[in-house]
Amino acid sequence: MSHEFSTSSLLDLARRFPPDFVWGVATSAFQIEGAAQEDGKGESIWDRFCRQPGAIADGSNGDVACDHVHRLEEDLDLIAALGVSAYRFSVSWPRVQPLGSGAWNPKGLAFYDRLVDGLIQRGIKPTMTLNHWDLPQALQDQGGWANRDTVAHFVEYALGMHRWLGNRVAAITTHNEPWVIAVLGHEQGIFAPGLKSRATAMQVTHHLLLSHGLALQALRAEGCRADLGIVLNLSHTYPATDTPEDRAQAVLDDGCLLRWYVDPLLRGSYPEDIWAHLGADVPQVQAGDMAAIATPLDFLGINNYSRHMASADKSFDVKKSGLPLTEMGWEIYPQGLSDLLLRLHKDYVLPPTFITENGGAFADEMRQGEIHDVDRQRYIAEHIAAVAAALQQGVPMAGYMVWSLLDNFEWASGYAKRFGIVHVDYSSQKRTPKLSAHWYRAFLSQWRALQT
Ligand code: IFM
Repeated sequence: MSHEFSTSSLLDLARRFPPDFVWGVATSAFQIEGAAQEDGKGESIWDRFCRQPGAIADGSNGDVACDHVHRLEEDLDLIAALGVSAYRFSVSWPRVQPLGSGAWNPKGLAFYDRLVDGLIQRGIKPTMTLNHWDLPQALQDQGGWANRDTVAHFVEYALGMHRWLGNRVAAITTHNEPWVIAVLGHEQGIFAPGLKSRATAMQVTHHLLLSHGLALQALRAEGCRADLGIVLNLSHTYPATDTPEDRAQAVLDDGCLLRWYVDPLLRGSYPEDIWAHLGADVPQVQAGDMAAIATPLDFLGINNYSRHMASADKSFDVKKSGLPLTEMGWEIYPQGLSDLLLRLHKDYVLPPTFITENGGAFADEMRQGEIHDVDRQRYIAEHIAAVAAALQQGVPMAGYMVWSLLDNFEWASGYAKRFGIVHVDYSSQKRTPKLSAHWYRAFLSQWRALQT
């Protein structure tokens, strides 16, 4: 495959980013690690959920995944070869603390030691997420995130990871995508732990946000020098038509998807209209909770994949909009990312903001040992340009990370949906960088050349 990309177009894009901009690539523990029952790891809610008949589209699980635990050095070399400055990974809580409280697992901790040291040796900043969904099952057995006790367990876990890794990590993210954990996991029941109650989901949201704020306070009190933040999945909401009904729906959807999370974190209160909308399903909030949730952030991470279309018409089908779709059925609309960032900048005082995930699932075809994923390459380039547009209009953008380094376990979709810029052959575990990986490396090398 020819990996020659137009230098002038790479340079045009690269020139739009400042020298301290952070470029990265992201993964999460459950989606890549495997080694699910090895070296003292405890069971997570996703290990359990995958065993539920029908829960995962292809009947798969995370037992082996990308076998990353056994292929750490090879994967670290792959990351380094891209030329990124940061790698975003998550810690499997039950690997390091099998029951979610009490005893720690030295072998599990040793794995993250090797991971972090391996990154530092290669000149890559480790950015660590504490909770990318794989809660220890033992905590779920006591009510999980719906139980306020889990908040204290999470703070202990955060402190334990900080003491273990010291100040070797550049950034610590408390939670990845609280909306997904709360709503998909506890209201819609399509993600672990598979519950179906809106009231539970809203209590879970509150406990996630509270544990985030309390963890930040505890980490800072311990002298943590890493930047501290949280990652939200956010999309810009557009009314499907200009009717008053669709416009009202857009305000409601935006409230449930974005303001319900961003307002408490950046303004210290839940939005009143959504609180009223939830009726009896509002969470129990104790004195001091909101101030803790609004503990100042060093950074905000945003995971963005598409726009959100709001329609009062229940039969509205976003897939018929005419826009190209990824394999997930998500519309490709890069302007949605710049619209989102500009709106956040207008309505809130943003801390330094990172795109912590962006990418697409496409039907990659291996031809003569190579994958020409032009759709993904274009998707990434256009979204990077959208970040540049926001940056130029004053949004405090600090970094961008591709989701994902590797094809991996895409939760309820199993292994059929591939997001990687590096292909994984699950029968041999062979890794093959796709065209998109070669493009990203070429782009980063042009950007770096500009800095010298
Ligand atoms: O794979 C997920 C990731 O774990 C969280 N954000 C969205 C990605 C794609 O669905």
